[in-house]
Amino acid sequence: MTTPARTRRQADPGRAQAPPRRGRPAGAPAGVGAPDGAPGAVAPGDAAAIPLATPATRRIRVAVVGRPNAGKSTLINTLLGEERLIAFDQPGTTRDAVAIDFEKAGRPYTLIDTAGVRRRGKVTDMIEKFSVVKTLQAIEDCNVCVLMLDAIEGVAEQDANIAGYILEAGRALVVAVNKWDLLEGPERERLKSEFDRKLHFLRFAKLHMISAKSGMGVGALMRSVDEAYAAAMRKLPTPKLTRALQEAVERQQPPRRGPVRPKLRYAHQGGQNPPIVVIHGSALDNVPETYRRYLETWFREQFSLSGTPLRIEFRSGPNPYADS
Ligand SMILES: Nc1nc2c(ncn2[C@@H]2O[C@H](COP(=O)(O)OP(=O)(O)OP(=O)(O)O)[C@@H](O)[C@H]2O)c(=O)[nH]1
Ligand SMILES: [Mg+2]
Repeated sequence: MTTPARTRRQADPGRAQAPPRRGRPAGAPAGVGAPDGAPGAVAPGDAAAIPLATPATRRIRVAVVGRPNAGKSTLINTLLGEERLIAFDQPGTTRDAVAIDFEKAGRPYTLIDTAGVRRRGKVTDMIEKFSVVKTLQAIEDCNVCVLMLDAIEGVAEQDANIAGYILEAGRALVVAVNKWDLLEGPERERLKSEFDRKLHFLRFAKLHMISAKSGMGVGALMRSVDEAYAAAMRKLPTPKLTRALQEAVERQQPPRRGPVRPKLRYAHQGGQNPPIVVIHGSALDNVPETYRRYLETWFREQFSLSGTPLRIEFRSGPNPYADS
């Protein structure tokens, strides 16, 4: 496994740390956000250079994303307790990403309303293309995404596309299934299992059935936003990470590959939002994907990292214990 070269954009005042730059999913527009190696970029894995945030004082950037007409603007209006954004029963009502500062129980947030993302073939005119770019940019620039699905429409291809983009960007995620008020009991049960099945790749994220219009479930949704943010920003001290790594290896060793068995020696945190665990050792190129997933699950459990993607990176280097 290779470790992709990566630079990190320097924080703007509203962010403790900008997201790492990753490959863009096929079909997504280029040119969103600052280029790699932008002024102020710091070396990857340089933990000392990452300004550590204090979650209680930070303004949490929450982007609400989803298909046209899912109820994104309605949710933000409900949170604000007033009709500040235009919500209208016509797909494509919101054309640009709009950021609004908001405070709840003494906690400051910036809510970002975005334009609904249509099916790829249906994005026709320039204004629509512009609004998709703005939505993708809002995902890159937030701490937590609320992916809003429309209970009446079910899960569609572009929901999975947006989810894939959120994962690529490494953003924390909460899923909201909206318009729950329009469904009867049996229909609700059927849909719950459909969402569980189709969104299994988002297992790390909490799912909430809500009514943005009436406010049902919105409080619980925001609590999950807070939790996802806390997980995304969690500090993982090197000694604890290394102990957790050693315990994981004691429980299950990485498999040999021919005569070589990878040696996983110690771990440190390479970034936040998403948390990155950098594992040092030797022959780490031979660690199979299944073992990487085992470690991911293990670290998730050990550090209560629900609601955020978690990245594991391997760095083989000279054996620091060679002479001891
Ligand atoms: N019954 C019901 N209707 C809702 C709910 N949330 C939103 N709606 C309605 O759905 C329609 C679309 O809502 P918007 O908030 O404009 O949707 P949007 O996701 O912002 O749409 P775009 O800006 O076009 O992407 C409006 O007619 C809302 O009143 C809900 O929880 N229940
Ligand atoms: Mg809208």
